[in-house]
Amino acid sequence: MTAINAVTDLTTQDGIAVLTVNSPPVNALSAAVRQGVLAGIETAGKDPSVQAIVLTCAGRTFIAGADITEFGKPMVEPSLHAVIKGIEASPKLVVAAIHGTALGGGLETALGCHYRVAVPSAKLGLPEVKLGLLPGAGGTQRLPRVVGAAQALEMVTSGTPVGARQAAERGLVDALAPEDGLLAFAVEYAREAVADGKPLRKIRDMNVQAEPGLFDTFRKANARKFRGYEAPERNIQCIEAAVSQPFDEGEQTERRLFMELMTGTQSAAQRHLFFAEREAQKIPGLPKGTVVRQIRKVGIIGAGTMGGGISMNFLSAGYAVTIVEANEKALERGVGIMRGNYENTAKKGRLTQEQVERNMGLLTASMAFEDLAECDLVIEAVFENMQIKKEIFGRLDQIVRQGAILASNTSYLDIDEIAASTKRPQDVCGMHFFSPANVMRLLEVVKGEHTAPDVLETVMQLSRRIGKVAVVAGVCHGFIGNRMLEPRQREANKLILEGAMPWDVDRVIYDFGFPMGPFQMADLAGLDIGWSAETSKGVTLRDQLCERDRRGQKTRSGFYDYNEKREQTPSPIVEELILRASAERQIKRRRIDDQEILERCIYTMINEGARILEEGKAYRASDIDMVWLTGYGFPAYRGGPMFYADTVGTRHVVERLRAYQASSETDFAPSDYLLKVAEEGRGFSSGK
Ligand code: 3H9
Repeated sequence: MTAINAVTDLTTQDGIAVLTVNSPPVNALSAAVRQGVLAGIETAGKDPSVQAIVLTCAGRTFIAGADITEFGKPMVEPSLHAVIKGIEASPKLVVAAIHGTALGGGLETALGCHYRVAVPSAKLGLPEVKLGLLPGAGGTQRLPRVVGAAQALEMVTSGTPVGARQAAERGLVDALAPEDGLLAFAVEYAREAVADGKPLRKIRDMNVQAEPGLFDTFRKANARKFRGYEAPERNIQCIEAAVSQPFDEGEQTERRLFMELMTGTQSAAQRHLFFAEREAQKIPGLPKGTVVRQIRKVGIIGAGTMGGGISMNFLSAGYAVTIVEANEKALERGVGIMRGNYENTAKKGRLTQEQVERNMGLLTASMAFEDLAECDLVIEAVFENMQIKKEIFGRLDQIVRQGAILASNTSYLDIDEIAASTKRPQDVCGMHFFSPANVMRLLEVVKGEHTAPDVLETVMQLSRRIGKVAVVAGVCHGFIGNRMLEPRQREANKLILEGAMPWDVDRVIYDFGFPMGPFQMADLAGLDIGWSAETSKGVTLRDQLCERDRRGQKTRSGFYDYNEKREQTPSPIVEELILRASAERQIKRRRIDDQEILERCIYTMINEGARILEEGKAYRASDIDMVWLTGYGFPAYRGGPMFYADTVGTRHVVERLRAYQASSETDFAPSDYLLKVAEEGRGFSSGK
């Protein structure tokens, strides 16, 4: 074996050279990998004893893409283009042997090879769009030449990889290898290809056509999904170029559009989120050698919407779940809804009937707390009442085995107070799921004053296993997400009294990139959450709407009127109520422009985020961004509220808050931490 460099090896046996990339964790195409692969291909190419070359990777995966950490830094030769060109032009037949994930630049490298073999579990894709990019090393030009323009469009704009079997059906993979015999298979494949006189097939020389109207139809069909994002459109333009331009020209188009995206804010935001997601899992200062607790059996208290949704996460991931509910009817209904949800998913073809039965088979429904005794983790998901929660935790303390983790799904309440009702506060934490809990990716893991490090780490690892993005939050009212939602809600409500209408506020927030505005959200959730006719004082706008049975989408009226298709129109009744409310409060209504709406709603959130950092209730600014991305629909292309603050400038945020401070001293007072960051002329992401 010859080491080409620290991350690539070359061996030759009986005329077949095996070039192995070994650059953990994911064999990303760093400068060293690029240099090694090109040198290896050239060396083997010149070796007269070599008849063919197999390109393979050590470790858990084939090349998973360009090295994202190198983006934005000066390029070190050779470029990925040059590497792929070198492979494609090699005088020796090159076969890519793929396992794990061939993604982005990794798949582009494989597309430069003359043939591709893969194990059935491998996945192949061009996920650049998720980073606000497009495949910039010939991927948009080669992929459609193999799978056709329509499939290529789908793959580059969704970024979703395809499995090796599907890839084989589409011609992207030439042969499937046995799961545990990839290299031997690839070597044999290469040997036979040479013996059979197979050509050195260059994808660049293949033709591609598109059916008429393909691109326009595709754009129209996906307009809503792509709203606000720059990358999908540029990806489409590249596939168009593949169809309408010769290969080299198409590659130039790709290069130009790639650079445009790469240097733009959107891609920077999306790359930031890629790393933020991975960073969020890490607990700073976690004692070395922390051993996580074993979680096999999970208990859930409460079979309502939350309890049911939380249970489904665990059942789907293969955990045994015991769900306990005091009311028999509610228990039956809850279990029925869970089955119904699974059945619906099965109807859509996303689950087999066996999987439905397997999941439901893992569930035990009970009315006895005692049945939770042997659980390794118990999550309480009853309604928000401190007294009830304390009673429940007191009982759990008596019943559940020592060493189990006791968690509350509270969205606002003080975890420390809840923990104090047990004799084991070190085992207590918050696990705040977002509704619908089986769908939403976010999980706020609330660290109490006494929560043990191994408890926290166990819950973080477990979250990943059930497909959640977990973010650690400290104990404070509303934790990270809901705490920051509060100022936005406050400003939205003030704005409509001062002169805007709900639909003005919603339009601005929607145009910013959120899926909906605060009033649309309120209508969707139901205006009567936490409201009752008996206690209504008829003072707030919400009281007045609920009293008129305008309770949101479910009653087909709330802030908006809704038709049977749930399409909304502004309500004249609401308009009148708002005008009256302003008059009663002696507020002289004025014209409020979009900029003011945006700044007051978003900058006050940023300010609260800064306060959260100042108080140490979040480990890092990027954790806050993850919360808003995965829990509240903050547009990914803006990178989350704290990253967004950096892009508009923290100084600017301070200035604008100060400008509004004349109207309210407290609501807009910049926090000390925001002031500090702004004064130092930096952003949140580059600090803390
Ligand atoms: C591209 O290719 C552009 C080209 O078209 C054009 C060029 C001219 N770079 O996710 P994990 C790190 S764009 C650098 O936890 P998993 C990651 O940060 C790229 N680092 O593992 C983490 O580090 P840490 C297109 C990377 O098993 C560690 O590896 N490719 C990269 O759950 C483990 O990652 C993509 O977008 C990278 N490309 O999932 C693929 N990838 O341990 C992006 C990962 O310090 N990657 N790291 O936190 C993935 O989707 C997943 O990482 C993968 C493995 C599925 C591969």
